[in-house]
Amino acid sequence: IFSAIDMAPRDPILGITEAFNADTNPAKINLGVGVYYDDNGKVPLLACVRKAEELLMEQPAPRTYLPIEGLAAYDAAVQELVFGAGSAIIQDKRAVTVQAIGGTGALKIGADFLQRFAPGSDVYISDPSWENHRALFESAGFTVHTYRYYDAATRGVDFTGMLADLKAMPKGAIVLLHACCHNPTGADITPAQWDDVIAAIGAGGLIPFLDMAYQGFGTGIAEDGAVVGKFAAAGGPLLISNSFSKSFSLYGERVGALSVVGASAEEAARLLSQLKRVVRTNYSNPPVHGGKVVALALTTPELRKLWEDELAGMRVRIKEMRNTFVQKLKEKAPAHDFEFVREQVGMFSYSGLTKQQVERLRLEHSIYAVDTGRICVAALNSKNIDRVIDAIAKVL
Ligand code: PLP
Ligand code: TYF
Repeated sequence: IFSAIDMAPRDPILGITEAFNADTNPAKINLGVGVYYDDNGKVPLLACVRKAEELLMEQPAPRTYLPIEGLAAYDAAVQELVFGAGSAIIQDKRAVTVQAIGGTGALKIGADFLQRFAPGSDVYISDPSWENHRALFESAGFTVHTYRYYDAATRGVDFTGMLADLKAMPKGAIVLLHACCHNPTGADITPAQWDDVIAAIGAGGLIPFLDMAYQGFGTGIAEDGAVVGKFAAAGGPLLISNSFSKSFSLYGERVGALSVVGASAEEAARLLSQLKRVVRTNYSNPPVHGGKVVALALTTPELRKLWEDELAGMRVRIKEMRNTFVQKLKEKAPAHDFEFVREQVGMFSYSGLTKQQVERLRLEHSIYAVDTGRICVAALNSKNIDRVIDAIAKVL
């Protein structure tokens, strides 16, 4: 029965890490995967996480099952973070939140939920988008289309095209939007442009699904999350997936959440009952540890302050790396303009490097990037940047 099964394609990004791991060059550099590394090239264990774990260890608890929707304190803390403390949506109990297995798990629960209640809808993702968006919604049974987003000529967002595509979508279509720090391009739209997007979605009767995997990596926690409040205030259905993989450096603990906004508290209660059904038939209930750590860190003032400072530290270091990258390339490759890298936000940069140049970086310099030219700026540091710049200058 299994003999006719084909080999499945590799994940294009995680496949780079496999190739990187197999490279024996000690000077190899991985700019492929979206992971934040500190200036020593290490994935940080945040002090707020360590302290939260110490507090948890003081009173070791048995590992019972969590409720299907996850830890109540965690879900409440996520709502405050995502919608903003004191949000009317929270006070009116119009939002429901379920703890999820990372941002990916949140997207999958959302996709399965929508497949049940909006089965014939078309799904639209940005062109380009995180590779897994298409795969997740297709595997949930949807047909996935793209809307115009990145304009290689201006190295920014083709906002005219994006808005025109939004206006042309059929009523009831599901629109996946990156709330901040667009992956893979690093190009975000402005607050005023978000207003136009929200108006178009409302007028077209579309279902917005915000994916927020990088809250705090753009301008700040509240600033990056503000778009969620704007959508919520506009009314209408809304789904938000969020992840703490990057913002708490808790990748392997798989901590995320899905929030859904309904028209009333009564509707929200029905939504929650159906989300629980989706969770139950996928994995029954989420894991305990990561949710406890994040809930404690978000709700204990001392730990919260520590987290906000540590997240700001990551954000600032990435910005510094963008500036250094641009400055050094200006010296080494004066014929090429990389100013746009300063304007991009979040962990990624669409660098403009071609597939051939990326290949040469890999084969001749053991420097790994995504074929599309995406590099993870958060993988650059004061020790590896000169080697990266020299190599890029050579392949340009
Ligand atoms: N959405 C986007 C845009 C991402 O870049 C990621 C990255 O991993 C995710 C979702 C998934 O988050 P997680 O790693 O928590 O599953
Ligand atoms: O885009 C990235 O690099 C991150 C990490 O299947 C990632 O979002 C990449 C691919 C994948 C899961 C996570």
